[in-house]
Amino acid sequence: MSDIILHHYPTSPFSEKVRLVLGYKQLAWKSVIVPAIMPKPDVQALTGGYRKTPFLQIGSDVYCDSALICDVLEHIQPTPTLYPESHKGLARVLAQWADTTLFWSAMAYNLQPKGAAAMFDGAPPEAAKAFGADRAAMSAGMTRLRPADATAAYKSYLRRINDMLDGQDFVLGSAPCVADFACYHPLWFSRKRVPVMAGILDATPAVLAWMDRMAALGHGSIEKFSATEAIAVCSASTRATAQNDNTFQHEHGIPLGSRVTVAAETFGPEATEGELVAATRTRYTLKRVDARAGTVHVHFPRIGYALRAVPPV
Ligand SMILES: N[C@@H](CCC(=O)N[C@@H](CS)C(=O)NCC(=O)O)C(=O)O
Repeated sequence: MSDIILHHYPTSPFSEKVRLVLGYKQLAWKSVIVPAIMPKPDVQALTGGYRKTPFLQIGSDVYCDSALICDVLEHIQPTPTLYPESHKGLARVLAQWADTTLFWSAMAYNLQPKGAAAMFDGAPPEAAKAFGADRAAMSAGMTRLRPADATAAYKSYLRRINDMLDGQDFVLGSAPCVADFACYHPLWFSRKRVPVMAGILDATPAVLAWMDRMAALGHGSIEKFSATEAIAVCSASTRATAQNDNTFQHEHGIPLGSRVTVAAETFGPEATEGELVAATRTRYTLKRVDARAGTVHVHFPRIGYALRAVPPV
């Protein structure tokens, strides 16, 4: 198998989720640091439009979204598992809640004026302005939680996680599962990226102790890599990563071979366009050709993403 390449940046919570999964599974990986805001020409050479962070590259296969990345890493390294047999459904549902509801409450709390000021302390004012404008464009059409509402919700969610940790080391038992990684990353942002906001965690000591256990999993074995090298790996790669499920699931009336776009349902509307070459129960695969990256297979989970046919011209 080709090397695992993670495209990410240090302050990205969803990247921290994946970095810790790589650590838990003790995997070796190549690290490409991507920009936190647009423009992202090297990212989009590989993804064909998707601009969110992180994404995973294996040869000429590009996997978007941390939920799909968890599935791919589980396939590559099944032990220790992210999806314990006894809690398979629950673990995924809890992870999905954490990646959406918990994440947005935590971030609205984290990035209220005091947190945002601390995050950009020492940076030129243009940096904060550019970041704000970039994220405002990404969140067009989304309901923004007000800080007071977000704070109350975040406190309740922390108490619920604290309750889950009563008598056990991880949220669903004695070992971490996908839900632990998903619950952890928004809290990590409070604690590590905006420590000025981290006091909210003090009321839930079991959460703090669990966060220490999560952090101790580490990030695996990391080698620095450049975007140029990653694009070269892609263009030199003769596919294909084995797919464990090629069954076509017809939901949209769009046959394989059609030109399609896939875009996130919320936050970051940039779409990827290509030929639909697979649509399994859980994911889409688009084949596209890029001037620099060559033929790329870009994969998305179905959940959270909208598939549309491109009307013929
Ligand atoms: N559902 C996505 C969410 C990814 C996401 O929102 N990532 C944030 C950073 S943590 C992002 O993309 N921010 C804008 C950017 O990095 O360009 C996933 O699970 O990967």
